[in-house]
Amino acid sequence: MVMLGLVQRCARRFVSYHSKPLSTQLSKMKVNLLPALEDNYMYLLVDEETNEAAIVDPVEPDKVLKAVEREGVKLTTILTTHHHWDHAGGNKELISKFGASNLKVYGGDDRIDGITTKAVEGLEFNVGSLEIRCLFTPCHTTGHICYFVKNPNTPAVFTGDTLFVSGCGKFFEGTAEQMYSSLVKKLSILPPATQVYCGHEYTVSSLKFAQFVQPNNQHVLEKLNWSIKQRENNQPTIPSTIAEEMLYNPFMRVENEELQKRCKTSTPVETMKFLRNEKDHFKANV
Ligand code: GBP
Ligand code: ZN
Repeated sequence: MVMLGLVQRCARRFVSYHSKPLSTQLSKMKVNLLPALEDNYMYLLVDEETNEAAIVDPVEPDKVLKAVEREGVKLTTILTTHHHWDHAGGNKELISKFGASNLKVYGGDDRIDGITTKAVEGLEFNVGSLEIRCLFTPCHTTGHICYFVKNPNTPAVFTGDTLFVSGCGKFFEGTAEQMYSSLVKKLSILPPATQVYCGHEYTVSSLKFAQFVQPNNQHVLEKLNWSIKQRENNQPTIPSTIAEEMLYNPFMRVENEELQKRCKTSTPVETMKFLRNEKDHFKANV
């Protein structure tokens, strides 16, 4: 009986086997941070599996072109976070340089030049093998979109002027309710390890405000000291992560009781409104 079992197993090994070996390349991405204007950032997002690339907010097309050549990638996509000139102002020139038929242009606002696909909440598409999901985050502007890259190893989100490191955008076209929904209901629930790539280098001044409203928060102090050093060496303070933002960003922490008490408010939306108004009048001395 035992002998028969052994024979059967050996026989099976010859006719068929378990599975072919397979190595799965998890999608790999690279983010090139490209400083622009005074304090803006553009980002060249590269899918290292296909060499396809997307550019986020290409306000300075010449710098984008140089980065594309240096990296040896194929630019196929423009991701526009919002219509302000310091984010969308380079679309026209970049499109004319690459040819309209060679670029897909995403944006959530009709005031953005060159849109080929209107970005709406939940819209998903690929840049090479990278899967991107659009998050509709109105308030700074009515058509603001954040772009979430679902990369399983290192997810990333491009937040434009909605979420900054330790801050958020001014409420030019929206309400505290909308910013609460964007920051807390949509962005804070992304995987904690998600890297945050925002539209401006405002980190030091944002952290000075964060320290003013959260004087006992050690995470603020640590991040501020680190950010000052980074800036002294002309190094960026980007990216942070969603998990980090939850520790020090007062606008992400409007549900925190101690912060609400400090603002003499009792709801997250009231706290958001109070903090934004206070920040609008805050002098950070930087
Ligand atoms: C600072 O914090 O260091 N330089 C200052 C703030 C985004 S850019 C300058 C400022 O107001 N920046 C805007 C903002 O939202 N800041 C957040 C904050 O201060 O907490 N922009 O360039 C701004 O969106 C713009 C362009 C605005 C076109 C309106 C039009 Br129309
Ligand atoms: Zn803006």
